[in-house]
Amino acid sequence: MDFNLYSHFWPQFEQRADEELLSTETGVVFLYRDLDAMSARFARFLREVGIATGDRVSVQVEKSPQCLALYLACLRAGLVFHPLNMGYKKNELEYFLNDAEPAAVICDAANESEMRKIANSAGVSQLFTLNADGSGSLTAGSGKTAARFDTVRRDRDDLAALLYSSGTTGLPKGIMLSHSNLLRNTEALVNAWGFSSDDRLLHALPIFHVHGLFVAIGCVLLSGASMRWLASYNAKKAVEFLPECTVMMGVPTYYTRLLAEKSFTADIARNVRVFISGSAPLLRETFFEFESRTGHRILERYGMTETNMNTSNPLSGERKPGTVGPQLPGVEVRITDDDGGILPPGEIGNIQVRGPNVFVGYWKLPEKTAEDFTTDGFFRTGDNGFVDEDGYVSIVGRARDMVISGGLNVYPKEIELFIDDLPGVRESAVIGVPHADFGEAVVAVVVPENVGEVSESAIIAACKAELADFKVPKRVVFVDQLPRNTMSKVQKNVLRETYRNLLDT
Ligand code: MCA
Repeated sequence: MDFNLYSHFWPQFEQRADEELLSTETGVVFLYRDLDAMSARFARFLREVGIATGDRVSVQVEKSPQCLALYLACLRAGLVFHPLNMGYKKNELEYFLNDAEPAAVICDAANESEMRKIANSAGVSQLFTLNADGSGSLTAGSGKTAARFDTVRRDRDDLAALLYSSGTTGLPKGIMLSHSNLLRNTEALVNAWGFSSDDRLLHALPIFHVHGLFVAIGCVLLSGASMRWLASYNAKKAVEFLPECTVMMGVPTYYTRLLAEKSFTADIARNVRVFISGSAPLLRETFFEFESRTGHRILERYGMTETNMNTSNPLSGERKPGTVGPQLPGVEVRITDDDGGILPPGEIGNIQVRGPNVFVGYWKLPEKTAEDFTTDGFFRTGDNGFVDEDGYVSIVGRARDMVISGGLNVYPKEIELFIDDLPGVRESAVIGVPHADFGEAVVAVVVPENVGEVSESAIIAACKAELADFKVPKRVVFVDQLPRNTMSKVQKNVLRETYRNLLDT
């Protein structure tokens, strides 16, 4: 069987050539035929300049229909798509390019000279530009090539994408996702959420993460649906475009910001059949406020970059607030104690997952891969939770102390290593603290070398210069010492409790 994800999207491209695939917020329409032609040109061009099957293509560009075409081109040519958050700064980019060893980098023309230096030092010779308006050397270079490309066959474990995620060490690890991982998960989601060609999705998520790229776009392309395409999330625009949409996907911040709009009413949501939330915990208050405003019970689901989607509240049937629903068909979720013993319903333990959705392994880290899988093939997610009598999963904690801010994962270790290196800092602990807009936001608790030697604004400024914005602490507080347990481990739960109201507005 050919597992190439694009080959499975292809029937829709063929049947719906003259139908709309997406409209931008300014009303520019792209047909299925347009994306097929653009992706064929990009695939042919990348091949012509010597990028070979299996090579990585690192992409740091603004969200645009052309960027979507580039992703599809990589699938078609068997190249490994490596998307990068636009917020990443020089050191972060150096790390990613050195680790991923791409054959080509694609960036916005505004960042070209900086990116070229980084690419050169990482030994990447091919660099092309792609701008938010679709212009750039990639588009210009591929303009004369034929708009036809024979999608290459892919086997089950052939890679489609490489996405990075950190962990306890603070060093991001490449997560290898295969064509089959993406295909099998998308099929499960299309069925679970009842996607069809009658659907129109409000697509406002970034497309450098699993949520906006694989979940949202995958469901649309596998079912022949269409999208209203926003370059970034804006609650006023969401209110403007929701009446024409049947599905919305977002992180909880999207829903809290919608509720803050007085003009968001049940009437605005009249054609929507389902609102889906993920990437961060949806507060019960948000769930109930949304229900009373619109009559809709937001459908919450659970996934992670390593596994795509694992569980989902049902489309028909009870959606239980505070839970992420039962395991998706084909996915096995179990709860274990620290010795690997399987726990009965109701007991809190480690969440483990097995299924065709689970990633192939960490890029160039076979030992780490082996460590994170059990002998019977379950992935240790690092999350803690329990399953109720009806099979609904609830997540109660994250073993790795990860912070989820506005749907973006922040790994404290990475920020702590950076802050600890700053002059005047003895040590630091980074925690997540409740935040009305982002759900949780980053706070750094710092022990200075000497009182008054370093200021909050200096630490924040240093972080801003080197780290992507979403990782920058919203506040820095100074203490004489960090609370530690008898094993001398920092008690982050104590810090979280102490500073839980720090960001109240
Ligand atoms: C922006 N800022 C943030 C965040 N985003 N700070 C913390 N957390 C964030 N997520 C900073 C900005 O740099 C700025 O800083 C200040 O906060 C205000 O920015 P604002 O303009 O209000 O932000 P925005 O442009 O409206 O963005 C917020 C957002 C966005 C819409 C929530 O972050 C977003 O689209 N998040 C979705 C992320 C996502 O797709 N997650 C899925 C991951 P300053 O004022 O200092 O300049 S996939 C995943 O997790 C798994 C697999 C899954 O299950 O889905």
